[in-house]
Amino acid sequence: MWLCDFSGTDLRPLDILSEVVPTSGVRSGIRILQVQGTRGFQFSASARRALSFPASQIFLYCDLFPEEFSIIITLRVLSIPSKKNEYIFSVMKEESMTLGSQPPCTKNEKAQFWFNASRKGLYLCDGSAWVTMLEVKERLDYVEEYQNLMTNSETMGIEIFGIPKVGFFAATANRYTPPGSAIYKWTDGKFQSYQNIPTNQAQSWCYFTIGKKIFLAVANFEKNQRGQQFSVIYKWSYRTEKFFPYQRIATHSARDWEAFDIDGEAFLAVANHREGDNHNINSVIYRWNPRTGLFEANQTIPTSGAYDWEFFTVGPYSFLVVANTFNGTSTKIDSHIYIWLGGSFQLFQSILTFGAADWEVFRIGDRIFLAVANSHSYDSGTVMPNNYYAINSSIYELNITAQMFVKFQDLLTYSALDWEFFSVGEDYFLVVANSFDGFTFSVNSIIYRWQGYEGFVAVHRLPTFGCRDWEAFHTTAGSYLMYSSAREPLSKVLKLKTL
Ligand SMILES: [Ca+2]
Ligand SMILES: [Ca+2]
Ligand SMILES: [Ca+2]
Repeated sequence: MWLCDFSGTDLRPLDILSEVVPTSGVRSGIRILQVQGTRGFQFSASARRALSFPASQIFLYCDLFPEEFSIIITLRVLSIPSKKNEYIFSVMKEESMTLGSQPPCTKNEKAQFWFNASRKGLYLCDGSAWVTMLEVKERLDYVEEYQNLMTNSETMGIEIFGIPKVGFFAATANRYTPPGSAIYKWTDGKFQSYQNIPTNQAQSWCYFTIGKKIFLAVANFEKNQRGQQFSVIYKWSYRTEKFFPYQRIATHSARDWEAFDIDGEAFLAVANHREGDNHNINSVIYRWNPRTGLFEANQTIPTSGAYDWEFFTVGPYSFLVVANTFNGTSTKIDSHIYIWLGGSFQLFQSILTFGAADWEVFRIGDRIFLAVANSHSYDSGTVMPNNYYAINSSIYELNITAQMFVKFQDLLTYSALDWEFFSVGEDYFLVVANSFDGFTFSVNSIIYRWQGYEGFVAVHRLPTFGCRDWEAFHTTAGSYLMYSSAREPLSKVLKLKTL
């Protein structure tokens, strides 16, 4: 825990050497040395313990100073290679320690220190770059409400993306047209309205690039006013700095687009949810044709109320997993993982899911996990359960030897619609979108922390209303979570607090 606040005034000016070198004279293990015109003390490596002194002599308001910081900074002079275990201390002038934002580091700043108060780190300029001397690991202290974003209407999905040299954006998939869905630009530390795009019960946005081309595809759930049903790929215009319609693709109550590359080729998969009342229809994988500059159907895959596609790779292998929600009679159905073999996706594994709405792939170290958001448990052939919505969502782990995903953990969720994985410092987290508990849309969404052997443990509750989608993002100012509500025209940005 970090208990000290470092504004510059809390530092007591101190001649470090006078604290450790007795005024009565140089003791054994220390001698005065002159190197290239700079005079300093040379200490033998075995004497370094004798150089410690209490941190309170430097820091005015710091009772509990981290032990690892309570050492004297040593500067290794590489030009004396023959005596590798010797260090040179020199008295630091006041201006050799910089506080505040990152100063330049060139030959002129060589051997200067920079204390970065926001990252709680101490850095040394080696003549070209800042080298980390000490850094306190960041830890999550949970969240604070940062921005309430009134949206055009209820928001099904959020996509957050950055366009190089332009900025940082959030696209919301909104229910009603007009005005349709919206793109917000991060301006002065807040999302501000940037562009409206007419959509038809938009469910989600998918941002992707092909070379220098920038695209944003929307999944439209409903027909337009003329009774036509299609989803639209928009392209970024570098000239107008807006997205414009680029390609229409016929879809059937589209829920999700997933963009991915295999062997340098661009693909786009759509989750077709239903056609009329029929949920057992094809979802389609499109391949980019560089000659025509258009996506063309490449493979159809039978799905049942498809809700989400998630692409991931394991070593040289490419996978695509679909969340199947409903087959017309039951939500207790298989969702399927496909593997790319010989130029097409082939069934790899089936996993029983309960109204699956989202798959989230994530890695911890070299372990690979898949989390499913189970939204409801309904089967017309069996008796009504106590609650369709308070059910487990599960995390699966890839067992490389068995070449299959094996259940790792069950977590009780309330009509879960989305999982989002994020990390802070060296900690890993999952946040779930709990949307409905059978009685109310006012349900807590939960942040779980990875605790190794124990798996994910609930560590924080977030009051949400009809929570639909979570996204994590980072700016230079910090890390954030954003969630959308499918029940009210209000999305929220939360700032992650760290210790
Ligand atoms: Ca997806
Ligand atoms: Ca997700
Ligand atoms: Ca999400």
